[in-house]
Amino acid sequence: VSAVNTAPSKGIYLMLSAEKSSLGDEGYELNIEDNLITLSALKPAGLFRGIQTLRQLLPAKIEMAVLQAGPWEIGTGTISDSPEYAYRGAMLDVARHFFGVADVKHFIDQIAYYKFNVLHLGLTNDQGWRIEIKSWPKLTTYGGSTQVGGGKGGFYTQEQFKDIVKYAQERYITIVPEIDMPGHTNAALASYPELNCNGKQPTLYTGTNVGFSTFCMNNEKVYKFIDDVMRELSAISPGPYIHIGGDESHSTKKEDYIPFMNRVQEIVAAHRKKVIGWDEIASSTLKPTTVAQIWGNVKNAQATVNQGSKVLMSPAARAYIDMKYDSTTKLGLKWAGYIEVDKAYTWDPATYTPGVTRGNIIGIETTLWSETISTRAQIDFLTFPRLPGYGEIGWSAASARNWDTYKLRLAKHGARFKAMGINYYPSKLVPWETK
Ligand code: TNX
Repeated sequence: VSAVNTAPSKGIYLMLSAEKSSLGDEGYELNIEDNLITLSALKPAGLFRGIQTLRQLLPAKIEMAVLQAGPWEIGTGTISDSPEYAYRGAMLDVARHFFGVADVKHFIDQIAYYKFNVLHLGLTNDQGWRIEIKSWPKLTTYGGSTQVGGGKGGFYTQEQFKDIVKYAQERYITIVPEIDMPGHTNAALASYPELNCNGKQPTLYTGTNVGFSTFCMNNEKVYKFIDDVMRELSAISPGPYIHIGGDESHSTKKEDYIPFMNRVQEIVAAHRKKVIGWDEIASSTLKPTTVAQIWGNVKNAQATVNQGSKVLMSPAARAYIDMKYDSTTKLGLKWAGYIEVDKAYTWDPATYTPGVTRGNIIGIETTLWSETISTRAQIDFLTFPRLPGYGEIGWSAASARNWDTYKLRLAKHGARFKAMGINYYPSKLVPWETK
């Protein structure tokens, strides 16, 4: 790569241009001629997204880890491209099973290839607390020491977390860290029993039930705890959002839940971050900047938009990639139904929920909960080939999407998955081309 003052006559030329303002922060224009490829964008993020398109236009063997011989042929033409939604996310649950820094970076590379711009990390849950909080050290030394099934668990030091953040930033991906509360908090309660109303220390939990733990709502120490966690987390999270969970708090009284969520929104705001929460938070008074992540409840979605707040679309029946593909899939859950590759693709966020329209939606997010997966190959299997479809739902206009043509384009990515060593599910619905 070298810097130039004028356009070269051959090669691949990357150009930032203020004239491209209509393309927005992530849009790009790709002009491929016989001798010269010109990629132009308003912002570096746009160049990065355009490079992913260029990679996908080149032969699949470009993705192999070992140097390959050319010819590196590519069709000529012009592409002018920009995203439909500003938020295009993937969520990885590192609490139920812990995934180390290398696995997270690998996942970041995979989502970057399909132009995602958010990685939401589920950092805490009943089974484990995965992010170092220096003022409450037992959260990780004790609360992070196990995982589903009773294995070793683990956590990120703040330095490691910063390294993940930087790696993501280099790919124009923002990390959204989630601290789930007031339920899904057994690991915190086991580490600091004073956060529990009865003050008793629960044992560490390695099963997969939900809804049995809650912070004590009327204890000021809980709010001090949350403030400390948000202070330390904000300091290492440059992105605009912190996710506060709020889902499945079945052990919290509703009359406690609402004021709790109101107060936690204020705590997060005091650290100059905006809140995302699972759709249950719609029962509280939402700040205009608070986003509800809709995982299925239509009433919660409507309550959010009626309050003037925005939603992030993650309907479990379509967007949960921890769901099995069909009855023969060994990994995954099925409470939201089976999600074959076509079902994952053939929905439109803007029309999916009655009463919620395009203008209410910041974007979409696919979620990978990790109750049943603990290895990179298992992440791959549930993620591919569904991930590119969510990338396209987030990026392309609904009018430009169609399963019959998409499946042919996806089929060609079989060879790319192979070149990248991805352990994908070879769905029978897709006419795979693996050469
Ligand atoms: C529901 S969706 C959960 C998670 C589980 C997931 C499994 C949501 C906000 N909560 O606690 O891991 O189902 O699919």
